[in-house]
Amino acid sequence: MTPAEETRRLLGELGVECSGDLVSRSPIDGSAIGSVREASTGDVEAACSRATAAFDAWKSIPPPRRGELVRLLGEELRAAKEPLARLVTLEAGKIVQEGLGEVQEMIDICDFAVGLSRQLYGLTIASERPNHRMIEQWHPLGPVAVITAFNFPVAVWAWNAALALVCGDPVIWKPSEKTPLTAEAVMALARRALARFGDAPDGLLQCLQGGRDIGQALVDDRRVALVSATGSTAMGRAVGPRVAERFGRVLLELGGNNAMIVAPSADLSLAERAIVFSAVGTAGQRCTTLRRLIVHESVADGLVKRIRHLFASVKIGDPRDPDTLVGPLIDRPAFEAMANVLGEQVETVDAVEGGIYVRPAVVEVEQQVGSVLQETFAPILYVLRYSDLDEAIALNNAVNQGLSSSIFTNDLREAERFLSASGSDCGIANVNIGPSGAEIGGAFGGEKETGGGRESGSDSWRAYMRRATNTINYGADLPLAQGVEFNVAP
Ligand code: UN1
Repeated sequence: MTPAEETRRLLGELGVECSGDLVSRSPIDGSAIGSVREASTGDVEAACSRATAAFDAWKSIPPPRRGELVRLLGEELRAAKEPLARLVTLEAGKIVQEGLGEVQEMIDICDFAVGLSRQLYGLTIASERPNHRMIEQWHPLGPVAVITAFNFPVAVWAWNAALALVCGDPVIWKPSEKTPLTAEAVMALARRALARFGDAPDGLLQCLQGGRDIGQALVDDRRVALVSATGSTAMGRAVGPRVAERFGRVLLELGGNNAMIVAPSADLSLAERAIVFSAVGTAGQRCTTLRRLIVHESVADGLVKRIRHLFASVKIGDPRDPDTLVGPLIDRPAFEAMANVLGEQVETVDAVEGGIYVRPAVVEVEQQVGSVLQETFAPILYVLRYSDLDEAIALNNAVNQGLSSSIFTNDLREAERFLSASGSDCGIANVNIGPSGAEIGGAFGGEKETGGGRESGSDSWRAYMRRATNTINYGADLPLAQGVEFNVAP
């Protein structure tokens, strides 16, 4: 079946009807597979008004009841897992296994958020004053704008939306203009969950399709309490200051330049598998993709040879074929970015007419300069050699990005050193697994030019709420803090 035919079938199955000026193309063969209505800046204005009204109602609904909506959303996602995953494959080009994994991430975060809806805990804090009690409460924050990228076209919305909903916040989604159909499909499932829920306010979950002007209008609207944006560092550099200027809250999840250290004691067969998955999975288009391999000189020759062999033999092609491990690049600019770095060495593969398929590349370098310091969203793995662990850690940390990192070692001292305060400076640091493929239960995000935000598990939910510190006097006196005497004459 052609991508266009299969998309039509899947959209029918998912109950999606859409058409408009924004055309979606499948990276599989470059063909147009559907279209959606593009929002105007006037639509942004209207969406923010609706979200503000929805917030007024939603914030007073008890969190466990809000969790019920997320539970229903999780049920809809479970029922639609297969067609939604295939649609992700058709529109983003990732292999079906990864499409299924992406929808599973959505289901997992819904389950997490349902539990969380009964656990939005605040602290009780010891008061220095007699007969006083101090507590912290977490209250809903306000409308949240979620700006997502093509490479995880549905999961990143779910990480944000599931938490925002239980936290009491309406969500306005601006998906990537490269993946509008998967967003429409998710919204159709969300509408089904909302209908079953019954009394959710209008405007609780909205989606605005379009490009940068739509994103910018959302970013600038004072009614948007939190802007959660996933994408390039350049995008974050534009969004962050604009939101800060109006004292809005921002959660940034930007570029990575993730490394793996392979130490002399490493289990090399495990390391090899982790390297291939992390470097070539999603055709090198994850923010957690392994981009720099830092190998001890004693094991480097053999390992690099194996990696070159595996990269040369990995099956590249139509991501719907179950044997394929590497699908197409998203579009021509992605290919140009890769070709810019590799020059003549860039190797294209004839897979499906009209799509851009490349052979993952291994590039040995002596130093981290030029393109090694950039995030090129393509399967290029740089290899560096090291002789002692301090040097390897310094190399890991010597880039401007700080998302993910890992070490392969069977030496406890090395592993703990890598995880310590003087080890990796990234938001994610792993031992004996690769830098990509994180579970939703942990906080996800990174430091430096990665933007500092944390999404998904652990206590990331706090970004979606406002903290109120409350001091309650249940005594008959009025003692002041810090022992201050302030006697008002009778
Ligand atoms: C991304 O590329 O924006 O850890 C997110 C991972 C996935 C999420 C990646 N769970 O690779």
